[in-house]
Amino acid sequence: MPTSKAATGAAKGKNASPAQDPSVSVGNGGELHQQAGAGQPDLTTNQGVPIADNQNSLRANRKGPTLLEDFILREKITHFDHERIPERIVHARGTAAHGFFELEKSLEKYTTAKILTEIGEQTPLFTRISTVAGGAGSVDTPRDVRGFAVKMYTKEGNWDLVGNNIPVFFIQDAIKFPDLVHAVKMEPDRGFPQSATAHDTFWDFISLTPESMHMVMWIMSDRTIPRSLRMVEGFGVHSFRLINADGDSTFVKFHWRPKLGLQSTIWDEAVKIAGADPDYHRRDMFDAISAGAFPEWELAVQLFNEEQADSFPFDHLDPTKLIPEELVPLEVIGRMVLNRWPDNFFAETEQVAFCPSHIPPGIDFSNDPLLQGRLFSYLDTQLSRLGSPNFHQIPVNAPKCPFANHQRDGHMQMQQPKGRVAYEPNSLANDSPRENPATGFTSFGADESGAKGRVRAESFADHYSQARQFYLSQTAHEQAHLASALVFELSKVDHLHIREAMVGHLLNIDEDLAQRVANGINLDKLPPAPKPAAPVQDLAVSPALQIIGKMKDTLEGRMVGILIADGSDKKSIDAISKRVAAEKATVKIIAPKVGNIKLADGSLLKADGQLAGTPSVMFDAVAVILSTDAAAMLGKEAAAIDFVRDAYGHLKAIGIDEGGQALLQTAGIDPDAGVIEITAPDKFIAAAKTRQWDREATIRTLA
Ligand code: HDE
Repeated sequence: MPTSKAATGAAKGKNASPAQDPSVSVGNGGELHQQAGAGQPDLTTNQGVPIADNQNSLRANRKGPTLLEDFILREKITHFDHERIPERIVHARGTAAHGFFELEKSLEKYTTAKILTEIGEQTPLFTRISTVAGGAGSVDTPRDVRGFAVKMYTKEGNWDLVGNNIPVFFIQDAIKFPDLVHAVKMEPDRGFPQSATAHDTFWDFISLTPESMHMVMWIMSDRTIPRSLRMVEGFGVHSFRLINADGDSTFVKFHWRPKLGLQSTIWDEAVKIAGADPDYHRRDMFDAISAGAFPEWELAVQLFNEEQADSFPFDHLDPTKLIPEELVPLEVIGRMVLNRWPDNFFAETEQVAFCPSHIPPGIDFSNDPLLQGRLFSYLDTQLSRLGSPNFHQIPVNAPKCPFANHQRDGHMQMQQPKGRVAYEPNSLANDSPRENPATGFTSFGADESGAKGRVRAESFADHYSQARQFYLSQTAHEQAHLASALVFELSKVDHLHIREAMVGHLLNIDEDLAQRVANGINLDKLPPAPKPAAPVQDLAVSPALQIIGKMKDTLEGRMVGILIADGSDKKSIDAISKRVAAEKATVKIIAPKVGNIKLADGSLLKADGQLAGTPSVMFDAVAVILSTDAAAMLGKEAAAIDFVRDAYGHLKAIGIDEGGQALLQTAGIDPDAGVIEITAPDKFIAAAKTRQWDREATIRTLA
């Protein structure tokens, strides 16, 4: 294998000019050759043959045809041609990092799984957070569910908790999944829209699938436009079982809760980020980990037994239902820290193979019919994506505990087992692996009875109660965003009957919501509501379902942009930068040009970003510190006007000095409580920690 050192060697010479670097020579055609010198390995083929010339193919003569004989060219190009593997049909775009899980509270009473019983133990893990609908090259900020998949390399085998940032799902049975995905993906005749639910086929399917209504409330909420992957929750979604040493089973739901709290973008902001930085979330995660600000989540569980489950006003095996925290409180048992970016995106983030069927002893599945289907699907997917039953040998997928069995051969087998015995039981190899009834995986002995059939439990029939509970649990701002998201999406649907059908469903959720959406899409009268299969219940509201309620009063992990220009006041910039840094947030200096900016006192300050390429959507709050001359100059600059208008429109705190005030005036912005004199940094920091929710009604018509 060519070593990556070859690349390092090449990089060494990169900064030296060819004229100065003795290892660089110029060929006949003026091309540059970098030759291996001391400490630099030879560039070789995959067979280890040293390569003399990596710039020219083998040709019959100087101007002649290229020869088939050129095995170096053919090997290089052939490998290149096969660089891609099929992208994931869903969750193709993802960002991942290594880290660990540390247990803080033992669940020994409930499970034998070591990862959940050994306090203080750090289990290595690999977490991949993804969008669902778009391709691998799509943008990071569409309105979409985020996948939240964690592979924990436990001492007893890998545990893959493959969840989402939303605790419920669209459908109740796995057999409907291909239809759901076909409906949401690009429409097959036209090949668009990429990465969007706002189109006819998605809403057509949804309007004919009442069980999706609870999930619809979640996806139309701001949960699907997160500010950062570091600020999303993760949910195992399905009920799982924990099995203790006596073989008793307890049901469990898993929750990952971000240390930085929940934070979302404003829809208009998410749309603009998509253009300004398509890699916004990936870069954010990379930057945080590179800076040592490691993203962290708590792992919390909801534990309940069969009897409690029977008393719930819903069926916990139905994946379109959640268990409100108010009904079964969350117990925090440990934390996950992501502290290492992958060495190689393809080898790790792309090749990681999650399977919900990967669980260690002490954890078991429930009968959730969606989970049951997933137990089959993911292994099958890995076989087609990674092309071999040996995908578990790829380093990111391999368990970190010993593993051994009698499975052999297959495509890309990397192991070289010794000996003549590849079967069990055997009497010929005493040291060959054997089953272990004491510590081996044992399924819970659930009683199963009843008639076989393509059936669904009556207890799955209530499709509206929790949707209603979700909507009514939101703050007024969140309700307005949700209704407006529905208006936006349905306005992109061409077929009137689909729009009407959706408003019909909304009537079963909340009449006011239905009316708001009907007004927003200009329906003359409300369509009829479909008859619910089960009566809609008025469940107690659950404030834990809000985002605003779960935002933390912190600036930690956020970013403040300071717009400056030649002549800006150094003291003001320094003062605000220091305060922001003290809050564990980052400052970026934005100016009309990158490089050094000459401040009023003659000192130089390096700008991190150029104004036109670094709009205010990149920041959680902004400050504008300008001389009056610069303010007048920037008043004629569209990028500067957009910078402050968008910051205002996205409900951000804006810190200003006199020049900043002048720019805001030119932009036609009426200062409100979120526009703060930079001489009051504490006030600015307090405002920067949240959004100026009350401003929204003054600048945007929401449904
Ligand atoms: Fe997945 N899902 N899914 N899914 N899913 C995949 O597996 C599937 C479902 C989830 O970062 C695929 O390796 C079926 C629920 C995540 O690599 C595929 C059903 C939840 C990821 C697949 C579901 C998820 C996937 C595509 C219905 C939340 C990305 C590539 C029965 C609890 C993992 C792959 C990563 C990926 C099938 C429903 C989460 C095709 C059949 C519910 C986070 O196998």
